[in-house]
Amino acid sequence: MSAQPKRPNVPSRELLEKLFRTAYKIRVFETEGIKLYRQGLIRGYFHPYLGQEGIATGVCAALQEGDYIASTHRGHGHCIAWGADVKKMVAELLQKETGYCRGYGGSMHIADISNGNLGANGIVGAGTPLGVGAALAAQIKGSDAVTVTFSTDGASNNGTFMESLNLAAIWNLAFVLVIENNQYAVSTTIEESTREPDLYKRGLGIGVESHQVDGNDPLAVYEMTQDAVAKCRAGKGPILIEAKTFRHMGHHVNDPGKYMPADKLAYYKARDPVDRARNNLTEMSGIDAAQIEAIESEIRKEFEDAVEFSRNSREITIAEFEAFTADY
Ligand SMILES: Cc1ncc(C[n+]2csc(CCOP(=O)(O)OP(=O)(O)O)c2C)c(N)n1
Ligand SMILES: [Mg+2]
Repeated sequence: MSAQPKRPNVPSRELLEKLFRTAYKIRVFETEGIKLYRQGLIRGYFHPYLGQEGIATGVCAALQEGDYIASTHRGHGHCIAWGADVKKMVAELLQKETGYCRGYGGSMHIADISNGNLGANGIVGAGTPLGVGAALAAQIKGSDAVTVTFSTDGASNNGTFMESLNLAAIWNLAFVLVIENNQYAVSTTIEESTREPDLYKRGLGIGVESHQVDGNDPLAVYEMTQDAVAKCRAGKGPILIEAKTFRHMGHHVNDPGKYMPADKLAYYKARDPVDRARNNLTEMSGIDAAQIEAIESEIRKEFEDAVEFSRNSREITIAEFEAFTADY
């Protein structure tokens, strides 16, 4: 592992505010989304991104229009950080025809392909070959687009993980593979699934520049991704980034997560990525408490408006859903 890139300058107020806004928006979306789930308004699974907000926030802030992302089953945060419309996201979760996939996809399938979001994915590890495909297409077209696949510790033991990364390497693709190592695949610990829990080392064996970063530090994630993206645009991809983190609760909303050691949970909660983004903004830009409160209430209002919009949208019928899925 090479050392984390040095902080070149004091980050701008604009960047710090962007990081905080994104991290906080994800926090609100997940916290309030769980309440909607508890009210029985959301069907199927809901995998909260609580505790992992620093990763999507930092990574997406380093990308630009024309780039691509591919996501996971825990994908709300990636979508929000990419700039998704919260109204269309909530509507999708509530099976409404105004949602991103007209209500047919739900939490694990939100996609916005024309805007470069190749989608969440219910199949663990499936985003990696998709991302490599997008990066190959960009290379063939001569575009300078970079593709980021958000992957997971669980996916790192899928066959497609090494196959995809190796192809990206031999073709020098502009591809960044971000492993969100939250140290669990459902209730299986990282130590139970591999002898080498530092997952960035997987890339080193096949000649891929690979790094590890504190996934709970949005600014560090941003800086590392910015460096990786610049190298990719200069033809020096792919790059692997392992972002270490921990979820704040069980695997999905109905998993109490009793297997998660209390001391480890407390350790990570004390390093909460949203608090860190907020502290960075106050400490480095001098913004005051009233301005922070104004940002927070604006974001909470955006979510409330999205719920209102979704409640007023039409829910797709079971007959429509059956007709849609009959083709598959
Ligand atoms: C190919 C495949 N195998 C198994 C599953 C069932 N499954 C859903 S989530 C999950 C584990 C997820 O752990 P990880 O990949 O680390 O992601 P995290 O939930 O920690 O974000 C499994 C095994 C699946 N969806 N896809
Ligand atoms: Mg995991």
